[in-house]
Amino acid sequence: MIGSLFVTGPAGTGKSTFCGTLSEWLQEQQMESATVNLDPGADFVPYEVDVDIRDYISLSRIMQDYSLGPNGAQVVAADLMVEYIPQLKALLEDFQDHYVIFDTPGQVELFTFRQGSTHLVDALTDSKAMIAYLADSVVASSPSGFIAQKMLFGSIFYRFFKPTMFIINKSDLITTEDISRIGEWEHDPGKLSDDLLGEKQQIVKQYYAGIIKAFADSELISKIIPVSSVDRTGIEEVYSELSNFFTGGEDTDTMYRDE
Ligand SMILES: Nc1nc2c(ncn2[C@@H]2O[C@H](COP(=O)(O)OP(=O)(O)O)[C@@H](O)[C@H]2O)c(=O)[nH]1
Ligand SMILES: [Mg+2]
Repeated sequence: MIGSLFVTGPAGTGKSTFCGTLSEWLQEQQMESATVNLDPGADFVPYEVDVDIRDYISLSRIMQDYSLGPNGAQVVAADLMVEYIPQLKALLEDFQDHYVIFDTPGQVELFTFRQGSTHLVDALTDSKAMIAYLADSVVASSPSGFIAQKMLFGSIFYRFFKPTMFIINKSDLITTEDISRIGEWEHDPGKLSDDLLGEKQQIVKQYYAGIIKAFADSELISKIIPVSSVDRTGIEEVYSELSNFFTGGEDTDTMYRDE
């Protein structure tokens, strides 16, 4: 593979749809792309899957074998994925000149916070991986919602320690003013504090101020990429991040580059 993108984010933020849109867009631009579904619990996947974990792991089978309900079975399924790395890797051999897009389980914790996931990312891609964190645009439009999304973005970045795109997904659901305000919050902690004050009472301000300062102090500042699968906003920008990182375009942000 040229490189890979692991698409993460809370349930319902549009991960699977985005995987399909990005893959389709790449193919329209005459580039090779492949999709991998790593969600063993997916009933329906809205794109043509090239490699599918469901060929190896069945949620209903796990429920039966381990006498578990659906939630427990999801956790076991997530942990079982590492057992199939050799098989998945063999299938991925067919996609040498491709960008490979990995769709991850609906619930973010099943991928991000299970023991084997960092190993899985490196083993499947020979460490040629970027992460996309998809935040919900409507939630991210309020200062406190933005902070919550940013904390999750941070925990995903620190967990995988790979270049991580901060995507505000479903950007078609918010206004251009909302989008530029989110961009300002990311780069201007003072503006985020001020706007938060308008939303939250004084009593919680100190608590949030500490978090906002921690973002600034840790230099966990990222480019915000608004994306929509409805109108295809941002898809080209996502591609340019991928191509810059994997093929060494001039604008590569080397901050997190793992050399
Ligand atoms: N308005 C809007 N809806 C979207 C977008 N992307 C996905 N959705 C919808 O959001 C819902 C959840 O999408 P899905 O891709 O299954 O989310 P996942 O759980 O993160 O994989 C579906 O109803 C999608 O049609 C988008 O860019 N804009
Ligand atoms: Mg999904």
